[in-house]
Amino acid sequence: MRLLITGGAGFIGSHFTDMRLKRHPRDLVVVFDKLTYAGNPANLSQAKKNPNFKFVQGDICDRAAVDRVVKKYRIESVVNFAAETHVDRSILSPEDFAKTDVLGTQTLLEAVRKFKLRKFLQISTDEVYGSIERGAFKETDPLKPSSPYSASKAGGDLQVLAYRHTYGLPVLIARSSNNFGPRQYPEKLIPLFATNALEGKSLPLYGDGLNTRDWVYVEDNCAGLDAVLEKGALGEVYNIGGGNTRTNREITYGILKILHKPESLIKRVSDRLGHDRRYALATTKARTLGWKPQWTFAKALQHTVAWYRDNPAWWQPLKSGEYLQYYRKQYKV
Ligand code: NAD
Ligand code: TDX
Repeated sequence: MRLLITGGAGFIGSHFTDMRLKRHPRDLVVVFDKLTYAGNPANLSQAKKNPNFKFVQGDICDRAAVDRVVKKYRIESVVNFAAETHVDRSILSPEDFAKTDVLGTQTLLEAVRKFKLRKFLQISTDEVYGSIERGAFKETDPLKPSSPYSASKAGGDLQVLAYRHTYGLPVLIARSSNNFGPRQYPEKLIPLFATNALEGKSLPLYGDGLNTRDWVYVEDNCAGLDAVLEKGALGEVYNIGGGNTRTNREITYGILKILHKPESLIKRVSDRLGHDRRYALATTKARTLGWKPQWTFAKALQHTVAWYRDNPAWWQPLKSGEYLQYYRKQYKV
């Protein structure tokens, strides 16, 4: 397959790129990425060694640039990871989210239509379903997003489904739960708290710390996405989750314990606006594709925190960015 991976210089996209090159050694993989603050060429240092890998810098909202890359590399299928992804940033400045996550997705769908591509896999999120008090969301549940981020992702999903219904495009959607692992930008809970603890800085826990997420290790998520791309039924949605529901407090204590750091580093701060209380996904449908998570949560958290401990050269430069300065001021940390 000649595959275009958009947003492949980010966290999950770069792991997916590595996995595809390893599992499908004859395939061509082209990463197309705008290199926003979240895109990092260092994430592709392994992939760059492979002759079947190409990198093109570009914006998924730029129709001419998308057409050029599809034509130049005779692309057959697209996996779309490209998005603005951080909920706190979407609360601060929602516009880029609507642009990239809705219009960017629609621009890619136009390319799928124009060049009659074989498959389009949209990478979506459990956040499109909104918050759930008990139980777990199924693919057939209605969308009820609550942040500018999740509303934009839901808008992307609806474009994908509309292009299926109207033009019969060969699309798939995967909705993943909270990922964690190496190379995640240090604005998200686990890398932010692990690196703050390593620096002896406080860990800003929002509200009562009892918000709950369903965590999946990034390699397990990528294996699920690969199963959806290879074996999923066109037009269908698949949930990919780890089944590890944990409160933010549990995650925080877990990180401190691994790093032998004191609980006095935890700092309770004001809550995120509109903070979703709990996410959880039912993954029965994805399991019919022969996929299931391989990592235990404890082992994956240990491995992840150790990676941040051992790779300060990767994350230290990222922690001096403009947003992180703003964030520190906002939460006084
Ligand atoms: P990330 O923020 O680490 O990476 C996003 C990548 O997209 C970056 O490389 C960035 O440069 C690129 N990008 C942004 N705007 C672009 C544009 N206009 N054109 C081209 N490239 C652009 O994100 P991530 O955490 O790896 O998430 C990847 C995808 O998975 C996103 O679609 C996200 O919504 C989804 N997702 C993430 C999680 C999670 O826990 N991280 C969970 C579920 C779903
Ligand atoms: O400093 C913090 N303190 C804190 O208590 C941060 C950054 C987060 N939190 C809380 C908020 C959430 O309840 O931790 C939880 C996880 O927060 P994030 O890491 O920001 O993730 P979340 O908002 O759940 O969204 C993530 O999962 C779904 C990704 O960022 C999305 O891209 C993905 O779609």
